[in-house]
Amino acid sequence: MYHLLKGLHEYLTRKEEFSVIIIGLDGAGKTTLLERIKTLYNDTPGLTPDKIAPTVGQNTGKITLPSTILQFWDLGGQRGIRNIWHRYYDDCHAVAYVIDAEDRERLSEGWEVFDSVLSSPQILNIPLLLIANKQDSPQALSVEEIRQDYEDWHQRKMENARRNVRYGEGDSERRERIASLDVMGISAIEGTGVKAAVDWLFIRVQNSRRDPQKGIGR
Ligand SMILES: Nc1nc2c(ncn2[C@@H]2O[C@H](COP(=O)(O)OP(=O)(O)O)[C@@H](O)[C@H]2O)c(=O)[nH]1
Ligand SMILES: [Mg+2]
Repeated sequence: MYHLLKGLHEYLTRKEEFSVIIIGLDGAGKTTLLERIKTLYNDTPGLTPDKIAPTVGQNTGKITLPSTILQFWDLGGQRGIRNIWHRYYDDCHAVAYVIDAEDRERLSEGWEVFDSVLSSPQILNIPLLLIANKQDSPQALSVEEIRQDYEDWHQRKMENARRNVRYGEGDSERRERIASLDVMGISAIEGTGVKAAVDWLFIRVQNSRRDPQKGIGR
């Protein structure tokens, strides 16, 4: 009887675990975001922004929500390290792509990389959130401006491709994805918008079709 009740208790209180990868160019604020999430949700606070060094490899963090554990993987964004992101695509349940809304000079580089993420077949059916970070800065582009900038960038890219007669493949899926793309503005430094972004990820992974038992490192 004890074992039966213990088993039942474990079943009722078990938590599903989901993996979320945080990617984007170096300097976008991924690690600052991860540490902010830890501070907001865990008893032991994450690192404060002055303690964060450029990421080599990866940082991880776990938070516990009702009936759910979210495991975050902050993958480094330098050019060389970006080549390994795809290894995580098969086993993650959601992707958060962080863009530095303040750094206009690197926006198109950010879109180039974002576009290659969007065209990865493995992540076609998993939730993807575009995060416009650094909203605390007066120079930052707003969520609407960020969305527009990406659409303009994509439009230019398609026009160029058309000229080279190389367009077509996978384009309609990508276009659909862009049309329904969710963009949220946050300030990882100040913490504004971070809970709303975590809520978005929390809700989407529950509805995602990927098995929670499957996950990075499992
Ligand atoms: N103003 C502002 N700066 C930020 C914000 N988030 C990160 N930063 C700064 O951007 C730089 C890069 O942050 P980091 O988290 O290391 O970026 P990562 O390379 O994507 O992990 C650091 O100087 C951070 O303090 C933010 O929300 N607002
Ligand atoms: Mg980092």
